[in-house]
Amino acid sequence: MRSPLFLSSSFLLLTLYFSALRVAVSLAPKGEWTFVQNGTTGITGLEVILVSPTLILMFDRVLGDPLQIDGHQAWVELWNLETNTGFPLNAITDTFCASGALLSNGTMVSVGGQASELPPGVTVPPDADGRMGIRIFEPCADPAGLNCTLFEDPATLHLAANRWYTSAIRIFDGSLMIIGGTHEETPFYNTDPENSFEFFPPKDNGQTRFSPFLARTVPTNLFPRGFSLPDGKVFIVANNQSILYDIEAQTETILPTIPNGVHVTNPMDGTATLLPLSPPEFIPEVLVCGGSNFSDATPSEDLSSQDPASDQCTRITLTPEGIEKGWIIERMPEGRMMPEMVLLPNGQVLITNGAGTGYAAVASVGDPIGNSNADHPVLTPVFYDPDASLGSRFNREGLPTTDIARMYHSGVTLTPSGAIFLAGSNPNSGVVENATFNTEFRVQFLNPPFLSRSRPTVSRIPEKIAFNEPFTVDIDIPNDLNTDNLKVALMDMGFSTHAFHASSRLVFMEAQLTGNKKSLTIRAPPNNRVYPPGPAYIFVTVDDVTSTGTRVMVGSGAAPPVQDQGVPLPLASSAA
Ligand SMILES: [Cu+2]
Repeated sequence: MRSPLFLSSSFLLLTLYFSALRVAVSLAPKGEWTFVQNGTTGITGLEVILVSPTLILMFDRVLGDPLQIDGHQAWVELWNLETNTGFPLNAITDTFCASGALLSNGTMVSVGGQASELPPGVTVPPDADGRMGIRIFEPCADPAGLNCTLFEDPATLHLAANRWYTSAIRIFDGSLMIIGGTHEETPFYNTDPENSFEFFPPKDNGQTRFSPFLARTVPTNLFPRGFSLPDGKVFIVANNQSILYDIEAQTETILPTIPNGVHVTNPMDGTATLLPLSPPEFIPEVLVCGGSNFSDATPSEDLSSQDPASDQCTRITLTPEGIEKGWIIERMPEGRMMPEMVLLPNGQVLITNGAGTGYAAVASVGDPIGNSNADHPVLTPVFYDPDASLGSRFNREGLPTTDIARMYHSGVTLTPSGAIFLAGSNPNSGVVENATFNTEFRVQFLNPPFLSRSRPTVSRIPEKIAFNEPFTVDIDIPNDLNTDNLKVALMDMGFSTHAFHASSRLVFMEAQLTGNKKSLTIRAPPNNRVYPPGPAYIFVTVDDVTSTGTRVMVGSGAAPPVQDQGVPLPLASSAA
């Protein structure tokens, strides 16, 4: 029979065991995130994409930004993360409300834009119509970007259709799928839609593909939110509807409608992300947050900048069972119009930016604030933990509040340091300085707590990684971190514009530490559908402390179209 002494000593042992566990976990302090303002842009950072480990490319419009090039106003700016200064690049066509993405060879392609209405006194090259615009930024070796240029030849290189407010995503063959766009007749709803897809480099002999889905989702279907899924299909959500699109079979499969009449695309911008994909099955889940549950049959002048934004998030698992269950509803701590979601290397999602009331677009509701259709900027970000249980996924642990509104025409991206870059915000038709919501030039970083402590360092990462192949890197892990909790993320930072982070992606990779914890063997994603071939950053997170991100090329690094060398996962045949 056990004595009370035995019981109490085993209890003591158990307590010690759990204390030790607790110590091992808590040694890595969660800590405080901080907003730090550093530098100012010369254009509004309304489109933001990381194009090298040290360079961010931003696009705006021909509207009188202060940055100058060749004796006229610039609307493209390259930002050096090492000096926190920017300088202009020359473009021919107007990149206002365009999209873009990186191709499989690392080339950045910007697509679409507007037909400029040039303000008096602004001198630019004569053909500034960017609606069919294609602009090419080749990777350039200089970390400071001094010899980098943007290539454009509108007469010979252009889209098949006019596309303003279009989206572009990289797909399994490393090319871009370009989705929908244009709202030329009204400044708010899409009354002149381009209900089609096209590709770059072109498929279908350069013809567009009609999309019944885009036709069904007017007038609230600008900047459709599309994601390349691990079976090669594309998920798209626009307005309050969603589909799976099979690029190869050219078929659309209708998925459940977003509940409660919530509209999630421009001009009623919610945002959406593909949640991190994990081995071995890489089951895709999509999270959609914010937007508006006011009717999109209401004329814009009868809508108000004070209409509360939706606090609804909905999540769907894109398997037959998940689709059968439909969208699962969750609630953010507050409503958000024009939020953005940033995937973090530890698998969390940061929801930032946006407004508590109103809409996107410029000066079109009955009571705009200056030119802003939105009001009550939401100044505190929030985390979404995809792995927590339903009802406890949102938290604000350690997150600060900013005093800079980031609403319409703002951009945000994760950087290789692990800090988040934030720029822009401009609801005005030009540069305005004395409004409630000014044209915003201040750059901010949201710095994670691990920036100020010793972090895991990873070295000897190969420049290129081949699908499904293992590779080994050196790693140095600070002693106070619990290596039982180690994650390796392969990330595309995406292209940020209009509350959407197109092509943003996080694929976790299987990883094995050696006995001495000095090297790490990692297995690359199984194929080009799980991670569309192209540039990526590898981050290693140990005990919630993340290394800096190292750029790699996933796949051959060849220009698209590449031969589809991937083996579709079983999911391919099981999609609804
Ligand atoms: Cu816009």
